Amino acid sequence: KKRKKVGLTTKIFIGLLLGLVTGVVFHYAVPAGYVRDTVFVGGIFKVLGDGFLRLMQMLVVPLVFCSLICGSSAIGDTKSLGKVGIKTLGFYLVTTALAISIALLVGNLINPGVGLDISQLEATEVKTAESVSLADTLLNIIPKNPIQGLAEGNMLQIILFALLIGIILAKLGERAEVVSNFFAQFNDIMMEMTMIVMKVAPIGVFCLVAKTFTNIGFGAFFNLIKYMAGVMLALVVQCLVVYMVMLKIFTGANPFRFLKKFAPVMGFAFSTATSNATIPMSIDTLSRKMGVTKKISSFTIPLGATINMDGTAIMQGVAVVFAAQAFGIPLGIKEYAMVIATATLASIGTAGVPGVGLVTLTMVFASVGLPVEAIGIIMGIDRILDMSRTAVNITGDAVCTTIVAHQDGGFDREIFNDMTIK
Ligand code: DAS
Repeated sequence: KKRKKVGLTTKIFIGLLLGLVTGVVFHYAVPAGYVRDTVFVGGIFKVLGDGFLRLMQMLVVPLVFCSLICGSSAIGDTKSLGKVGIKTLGFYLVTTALAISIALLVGNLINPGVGLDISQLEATEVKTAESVSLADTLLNIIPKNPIQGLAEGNMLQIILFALLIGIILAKLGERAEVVSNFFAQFNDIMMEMTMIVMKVAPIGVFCLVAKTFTNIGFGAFFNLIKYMAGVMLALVVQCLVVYMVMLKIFTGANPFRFLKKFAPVMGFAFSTATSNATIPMSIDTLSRKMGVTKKISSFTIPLGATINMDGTAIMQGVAVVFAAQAFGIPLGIKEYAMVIATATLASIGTAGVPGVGLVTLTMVFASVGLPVEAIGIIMGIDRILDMSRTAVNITGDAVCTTIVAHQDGGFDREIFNDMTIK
């Protein structure tokens, strides 16, 4: 009998649990010393755990650069869908900014990082956000030398440069066909590389979690639970309140009917933690069961999977509050504005594959001077949140698509209200 292949998600859960148990046993039962601290924490766990973290960081620049060129050339391509394109973009950006604001609010209500003093965990220099004037911040988005921007991983410069390339590629059409194909193929390479890196996630997660809990024992546990609760709460508010109110206001459609018909797509996104893999199912369900025309969804759903990731932005908002509180770094209004801008831009550049939200989180942290070490703490439990936030990502895309289709006369209520269609 063919043994059922254990899925990556299950393996990551196992890595997480084993890492937790190992860390706690080491912390309470193994005396500090050469074996525990040099061989394991400073040796095996560090090399494999931080190695996995570096593999994820290795993906950021090429993945964001290519997926954004592809995403923006898709937008540039649609002069014919100009009105729809601009409206879709508008809804996507508004829902993402709303999502982050909810996340920052929930983060400051739950205070997940308070009382978790992880500065003693890693003797890391805590980079405080160097105070840059708003004018310089805006100017810094324009790269004097885009290659240097890419080399330094200056994400806002990379995003601007990629957006310009994509829109010009669309304008040039087949004159730049070779370059367009190059970036499309390189984007495929980067997505494939992300999937490959995610394959070693179980080992990476085991080591990161084991290292963390060896050092801090259960101390961190409750903070992580609060962090997860904060992210889940913000995701639920975004999905069941923000999206459903928007749907009701802009289309008058019954939100419960929408959720009932769209639930299987949300379940698929949850199990795969991949917006991209959900695109075909989302377009088919929207058209066959919900009466949303494919003329629009075939553009807005893939675009949304690339540039609209509200769930991801929510995780990033709560993670920023968690890390700032844990490292005792005060965040003012300017820093929060920076986080909203960077996370919104980051969600534009993040392709819908597993774990990329964590990958671009390093750039959101860098934008406000938060140490990337804090990501190691939350990485262990990120898969559970990745699945949940991916389900929210694709629901946001579908709600905005339904609204835009409705305004463009492409939303058939007969089909939407017919509950017999399976
Ligand atoms: N898993 C990503 C997606 O497919 C989201 C993320 O990693 O944050 O949408």
